[in-house]
This record gives sequence, structure tokens and C-alpha cells, in this order.
Amino acid sequence: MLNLIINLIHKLIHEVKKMMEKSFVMMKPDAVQRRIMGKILTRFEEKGLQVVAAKLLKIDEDLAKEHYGEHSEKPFFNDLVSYITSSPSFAMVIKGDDAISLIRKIVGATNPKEADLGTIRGDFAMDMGRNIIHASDSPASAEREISLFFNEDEICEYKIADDPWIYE
Ligand code: IDP
Ligand code: MG
Repeated sequence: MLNLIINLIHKLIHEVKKMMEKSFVMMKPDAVQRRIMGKILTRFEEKGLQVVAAKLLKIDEDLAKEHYGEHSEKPFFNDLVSYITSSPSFAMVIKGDDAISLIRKIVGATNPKEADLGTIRGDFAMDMGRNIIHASDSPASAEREISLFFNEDEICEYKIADDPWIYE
């Protein structure tokens, strides 16, 4: 009995320590047009991350300006809005242990020429204005961006079968 309780407590501590996070990730119009969505998605799946929401959508100007609001004063803002509204994007919510910073590492630096090889931008892109993917940079951005693109009922919480083989 005592063993059972100790085991349970261990499991609970582990669950709390796991830091499950959700990030907003979006393949930009160039990724969709270049038909590399599958390759990009595979990187997240193979790492052990879980897709809990996804949709293809053509972002309109208002949504683009709101999403990139922090850059509204930057010289590249108009080009950025044109780029992101030019053709459909593939928006996702991806979940996992420490997912927000982990996904930023998988995505690589903003400038694809400086991004390490082995990252998505480092392997598939050349220019800052064609850097193929977006990922939230903090828990606050993730929360804001997820709610900008998805309703609560579009996010699917489900148990994934290989969980015990991904997390100890
Ligand atoms: P991030 O996407 O790595 O978070 P941010 O600095 O948040 O990078 O910039 C948002 C997006 O704006 C970038 O992904 C890129 O597409 C575009 N961008 C950022 N800086 C420049 C620039 O100097 N020239 C052109 N586009 C830029
Ligand atoms: Mg950013």
C-alpha cells in the first residue's frame, strides 16, 4: 500500500515537472507553394511533438497586421504583410514538453543564411522575407497567437499512443 502511494506521488511530481506547452507554428505561403509541408511536419513529428490543431487558411490583411503587430514600425512590415497574405498558410498548434523553446530551436534563426544547418530554415530557405515558417517565441506569444488563429473547440486534446515511448 505504502509503495503504491509512493509510486503515485512520484508519477504526480513527474507530471508537474514535465512542463507540457503548446506553441503556435505556421508554415508560411512559400512552404505551402514549394510543397514541403510534409517534410517540415515530419521534423516535428519525428522529434516526438504532437499536433493538436491544424488548418490551411489564406490570412487576410487584418489578421496579418494583428499577428505581426510588434513589427508595425519596422521597414519590412509592408513586405511582410504582403508575403504572408499572398497565398495560403498552414497553421498549427503543436504540443510537447518545453515545446515553445524547443520548436524555436528546430525552426532556426530568423535569417535562413545564418540559421544552423539541420534546422528547418537552415535547410530549406535562403532569405529573411522567405523564411518559410513561424513559431511562437514565448509562452505569452503562444497564448496570444493560438487564440488569434484557433477557437477553443478546434484544439484536440488526445492521448497519443507512443507517449510512454517518448517520455520516461
Ligand atoms: P521570427 O519569425 O524568427 O520570430 P521576427 O523578428 O519576429 O522573426 O520577424 C518576423 C518575420 O518578419 C520573420 O520571420 C521574417 O519573415 C520577417 N523579417 C524579420 N526581419 C526581417 C528583415 O530584416 N527583412 C525582411 N523580413 C524580415
Ligand atoms: Mg517573432
